[in-house]
Amino acid sequence: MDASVDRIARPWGSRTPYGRHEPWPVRVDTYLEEGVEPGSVQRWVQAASILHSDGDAMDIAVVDGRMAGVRGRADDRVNHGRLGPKDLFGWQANASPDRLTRPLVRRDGHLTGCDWATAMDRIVARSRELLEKRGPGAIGFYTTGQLFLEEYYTLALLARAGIGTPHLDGNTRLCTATASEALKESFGCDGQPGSYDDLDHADAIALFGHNIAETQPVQWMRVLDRLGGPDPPRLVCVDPRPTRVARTAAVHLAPRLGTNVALLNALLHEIIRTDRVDHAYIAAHTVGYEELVSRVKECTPEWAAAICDVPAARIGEAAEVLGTADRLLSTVLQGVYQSHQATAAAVQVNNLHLIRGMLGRPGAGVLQMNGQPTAQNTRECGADGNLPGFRNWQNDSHVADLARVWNVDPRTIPHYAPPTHAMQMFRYAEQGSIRMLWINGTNPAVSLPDLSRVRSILSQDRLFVIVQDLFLTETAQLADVVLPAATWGEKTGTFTNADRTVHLSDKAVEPPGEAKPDLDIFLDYAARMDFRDKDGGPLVTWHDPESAFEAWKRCSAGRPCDYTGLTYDRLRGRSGIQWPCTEQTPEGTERLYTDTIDWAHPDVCESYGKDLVTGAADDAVEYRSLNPDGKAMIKAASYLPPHETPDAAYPFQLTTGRTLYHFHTRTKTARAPQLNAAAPEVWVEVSAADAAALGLDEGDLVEVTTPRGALRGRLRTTGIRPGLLFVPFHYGYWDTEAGHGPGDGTPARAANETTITDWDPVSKQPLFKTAAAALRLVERGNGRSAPAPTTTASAPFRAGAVPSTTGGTSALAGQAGDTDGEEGEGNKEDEDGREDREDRGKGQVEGDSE
Ligand SMILES: Nc1nc2c(c(=O)[nH]1)N[C@H]1C(S)=C(S)[C@@H](COP(=O)(O)OP(=O)(O)OC[C@H]3O[C@@H](n4cnc5c(=O)[nH]c(N)nc54)[C@H](O)[C@@H]3O)O[C@H]1N2
Ligand SMILES: Nc1nc2c(c(=O)[nH]1)N[C@H]1C(S)=C(S)[C@@H](COP(=O)(O)OP(=O)(O)OC[C@H]3O[C@@H](n4cnc5c(=O)[nH]c(N)nc54)[C@H](O)[C@@H]3O)O[C@H]1N2
Ligand SMILES: [Mo]
Repeated sequence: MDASVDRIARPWGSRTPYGRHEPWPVRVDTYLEEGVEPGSVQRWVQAASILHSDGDAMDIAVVDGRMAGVRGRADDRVNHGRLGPKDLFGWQANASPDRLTRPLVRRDGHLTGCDWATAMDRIVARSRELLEKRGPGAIGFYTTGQLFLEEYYTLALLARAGIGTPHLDGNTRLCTATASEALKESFGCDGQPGSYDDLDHADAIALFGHNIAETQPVQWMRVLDRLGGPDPPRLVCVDPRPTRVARTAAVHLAPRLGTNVALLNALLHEIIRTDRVDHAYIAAHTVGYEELVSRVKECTPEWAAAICDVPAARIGEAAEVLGTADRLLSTVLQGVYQSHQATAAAVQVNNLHLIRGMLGRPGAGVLQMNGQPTAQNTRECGADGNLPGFRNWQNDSHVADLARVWNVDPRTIPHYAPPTHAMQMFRYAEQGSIRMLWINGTNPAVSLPDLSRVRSILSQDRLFVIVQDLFLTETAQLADVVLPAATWGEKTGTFTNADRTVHLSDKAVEPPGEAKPDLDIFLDYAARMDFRDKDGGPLVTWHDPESAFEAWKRCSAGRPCDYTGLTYDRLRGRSGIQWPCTEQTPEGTERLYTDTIDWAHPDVCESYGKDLVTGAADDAVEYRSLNPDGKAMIKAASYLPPHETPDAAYPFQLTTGRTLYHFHTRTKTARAPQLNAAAPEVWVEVSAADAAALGLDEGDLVEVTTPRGALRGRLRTTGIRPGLLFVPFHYGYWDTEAGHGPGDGTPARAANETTITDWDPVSKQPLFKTAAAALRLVERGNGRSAPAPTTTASAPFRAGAVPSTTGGTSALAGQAGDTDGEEGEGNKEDEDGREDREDRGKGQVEGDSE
């Protein structure tokens, strides 16, 4: 069947049901801009999506040298041809007329256009001056999870061995630092154990703080297709909001914010109490089980019920599903990583899998999920606070090995202390020890917590700020030098999704004006700085994406993320391939830890681990005594209450996050008309009960205040748990009609005006998801409704109370494949979804306990 579907109104498209252990059917989604027919496309250029961590493989349609649409790649292992709404429409931002087309430098207080030589000379002059007067510690780099592998590797080399600074981190600190840390704590090393194919084989899927329906919509299509086919999986969802996942799940637990550890400890308690434990697996592959048993002994469902405000019986039902699953797949994301006790909670999910022996088999796996499209590469290339190739900065032989690869003296590579994390870099800039901050591919003036503080740090005279971006973002407006970057579709490179699938993304069109690929900018900087290796040769020995990739392969050799079996040619014209990929495993590796835990031995592990309460790093001696044979580590943690809790002045809990139609600070999605229209402005979600108690109504303009600041938005009443407010964090200032932001009379609308400067002690990931707030009426809505989508977690409490979100003819996208024509996603079908859940929940839980 070939049909056109409004993919704003029906984000997940039509169903292609399939049964357990069967291959997921292909459905090829296509969107071509108005007036372009498939026959008029001159070239299709291979790429993968850069708007989430799935790596949906797609081809870019090129007509007369410009992008004219996209089409899913049928033969790719990740998406089997499907695309999500952001994949379908987001590319249009590339051609936005307000792209940066030439460098800008600040002259007499104003950013003015200049040529590349002028901009780069300024950067080089300041770098040299700071190196001479203050040393490498005066220079910091704040990068992203949205460049390509080749770019991160180059940046890591020039920052670590060229400048010699410990201050290099990514916005991955805000995103997947906890994923990486949780893997290190449990398995000694980063590296995703599971595979997306586990969705085809699992009989139970548990999602912890992960709104997969909106943030990885293509994998949600896969779940929906399983639910529509024979032998469907049972879903457990832990999320305080009524997401589509929650409404579809057999068991939905909606805990109070910041209580994930209490809930997980109760689940572990029940599984141990009912002895649904794989004792042989524990004995063969783990250390630490006894400690876990004693730590969760008192953590009954009744105990957790009081802390989490979830019925004890519901916790029991969830434990039943998790405990009786034959193949369990769990996913973890920001509801855990950005919440209180982030790493401790994420590690308890690993523990659940370790004690049940649910690893390394089809359907049995953990996905400590990523968020950004290339966050995996930031981590493995060492452009965050790690060394390249998951090398251990505390292990001298690992540092020496990296020095060999780079042909530098090991002392050149800073490893005397842990690499600086992003929140600490901003602190150093605030205090004045960092004097130059090079920001690329991230918009911290909207995405970091506590924005008034961030603005004041970035606006300091003594701090030289470089921003490398596509647009004049809120952050770029505070810069001393702005560099125009080319992006996805305009440059070639590789990146790796959340399940280790490496994709090649080819250049389809020319970048606008003088914009340059980030790789070229870094190479130019390295050349101008004349960085040398220990024999006096150039430090950076490559000159283009493919030679950078070949260099990275040498660095990755023998490490867990081994790329040596990959080439650009092998990645062209076929599916992406999962690392490790070597000569012995040319087709890649579906799952890690199929036989044994490979990377936890003291000699090879990436980290010696940390204390889950204080974050204090263990050393080699401690690690060796805990884990001499390199097994998986079961690390127990006690629940601690969140730091900021509601009181009389701030009676609500406040959390922040995403909506399906926007990506982060919307530099791309606000410039795609279909996506922008679906969610044009910020809103505030509140429960119907709280709204009634305060005399508030849908559409009222309200103000949300915390001790840090305030924002205004229209109210949407939803089925969110009472006592909780939710605000999407996408909305900064650049597109407000009144001007460019706080201070000029524009009412604040960025969620991060209100969030707190606080982070997880172990992963250093900021807490965007636990704060206390007040809510007040600013102005009656008088019949208006909030600009919030009705298709998603922000669906109104009373279905039909506000106009449905639709995209109209401009959002029609093709679907080719064996679909059953039933989208099952409109407002009407909501009801069906709910009934479905009732049946599935009751029937299956009882059935299993017999
Ligand atoms: N549409 C869209 N997709 C995206 C992105 C985007 O901006 N837009 N960004 C990408 C990136 S970088 C990331 S990191 C991912 C993030 O993907 P997700 O983590 O799925 O998205 P969030 O909305 O940040 O948070 C998920 C859920 O956490 C819940 N939550 C909040 N506090 C708690 C808590 O204390 N406990 C529990 N259990 N749950 C809680 C929220 O209600 C929310 O539904 O999405 C990726 N995909
Ligand atoms: N309150 C709250 N805050 C949050 C979160 C939350 O849930 N709640 N989530 C956090 C998370 S998980 C994340 S990942 C961050 C995201 O926060 P940011 O990284 O700040 O958000 P983006 O809008 O993705 O910013 C990316 C920037 O890179 C630019 N860009 C895109 N492609 C390229 C390229 O190829 N080269 C260059 N040089 N630039 C490019 C874009 O124009 C954009 O300005 O936000 C974090 N902040
Ligand atoms: Mo993220």
